[in-house]
Amino acid sequence: SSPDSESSTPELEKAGLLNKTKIAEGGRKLRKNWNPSWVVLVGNSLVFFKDPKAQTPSSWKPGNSKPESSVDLRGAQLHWANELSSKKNVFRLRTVTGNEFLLQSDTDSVIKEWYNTIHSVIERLDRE
Ligand code: I3P
Repeated sequence: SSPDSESSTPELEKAGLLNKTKIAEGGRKLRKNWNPSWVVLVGNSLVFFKDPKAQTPSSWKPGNSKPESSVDLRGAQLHWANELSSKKNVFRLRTVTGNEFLLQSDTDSVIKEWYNTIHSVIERLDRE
């Protein structure tokens, strides 16, 4: 792969499994409900799919899976938020519409890569 295929080029897609819970909707606090989520970063959006491993093999086909939800990263805020959970490696993503998510991985390198990648997309959008 090319040298910057996994580093800082924000246009590039990134995908992987993270633990996710939504904690606010339109500024209104929600009860936590952690679930594994297949997270895809494409363009200016973070798109969430249900964990493919939690589904039957036949239900997980490329083109056959519709996103659970999607987040517009323009104007979003990203902060490490280990004080908001008993879990380690947690960050909080807040959209301009007041939707808030916690994302988590037990693997330090995985969560750092996601943080850095999302952060660089938000910064790029801020400069536009
Ligand atoms: C919640 C559940 C969450 C936990 C949350 C609990 O209980 O245990 O996993 O968040 O803690 O309230 P319930 O299943 O009864 O809703 P963390 O795993 O992130 O700690 P919280 O209320 O301190 O956020």
